[in-house]
Amino acid sequence: MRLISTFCLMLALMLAGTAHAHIGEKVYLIFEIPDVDLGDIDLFDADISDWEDVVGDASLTPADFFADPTVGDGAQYNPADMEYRLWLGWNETNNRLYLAAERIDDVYINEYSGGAPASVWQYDSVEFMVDGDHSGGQYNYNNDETMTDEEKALNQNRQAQKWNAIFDAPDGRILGYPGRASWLNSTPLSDGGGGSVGGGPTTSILEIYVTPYDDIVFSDQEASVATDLEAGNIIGFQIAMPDFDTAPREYRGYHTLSGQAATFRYAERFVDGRLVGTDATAVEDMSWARIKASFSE
Ligand SMILES: [Ca+2]
Ligand SMILES: [Ca+2]
Ligand SMILES: [Ca+2]
Ligand SMILES: [Ca+2]
Repeated sequence: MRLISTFCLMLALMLAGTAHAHIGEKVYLIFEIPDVDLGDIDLFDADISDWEDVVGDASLTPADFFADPTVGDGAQYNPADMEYRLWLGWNETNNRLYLAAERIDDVYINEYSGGAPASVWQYDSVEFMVDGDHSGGQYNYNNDETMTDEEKALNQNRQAQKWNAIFDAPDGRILGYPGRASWLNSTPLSDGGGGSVGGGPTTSILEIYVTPYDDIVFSDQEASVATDLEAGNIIGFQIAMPDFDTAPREYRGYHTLSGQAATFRYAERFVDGRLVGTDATAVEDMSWARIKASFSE
């Protein structure tokens, strides 16, 4: 009996230790898309059926999200207003994180004219934040008045990144992070495609990948450190689904995975994602998540 309680205590401490960097009671599993399957996914066909075939059921649905009542109209989940499914994946060989989205929206607001993909947050779009080494901490607007503009630019999204992605862009570049590393804002480190069909409602598709960085020196790619994505690693991430139905910047709703405010600034407010390798059995990982969930409740 005593042995069992010691074991439970150790397990609790261990789990508390791995979870402390982020708020949240759940570990989301992110499954690897093996090299052989990546070839079956076309990111540029505005069609989500390849994700259904290769990855399976959606990784995330509105049931996983918190509809923030304090943003704009604070619209709660209503499939007639905004319905969505999201798929996540990663690949060890190319060190990328993948995200795909299918979204049905009664009014599609997109006045993006191209050239500044990090500015698409003000239109119907997807926000994907990643803290590759799960460090937490402030990653944006971490400036003070004594800093030069150069130092401020260096700080923006340096140890975690917030990506903005839009479903349609006139110049074909649908995603960007709001930092000055142009090499990160381009292929082969980030790219993807999208598209939308219909009006009232509009069905929109997004298929993107990003490369997470633990340390970005925007002026020096060689000195920058990409996250080494490995099976078993815990990353921090956050996804937000903003909905605009009247005009740009006029939020109808804002659904977020972590439910925390100001995740554009604080990475410790992200959720935890565990990278599951192709050789790990899903059953083992599911039990691990359940054990952890039972300790947090
Ligand atoms: Ca596709
Ligand atoms: Ca809507
Ligand atoms: Ca970090
Ligand atoms: Ca909308």
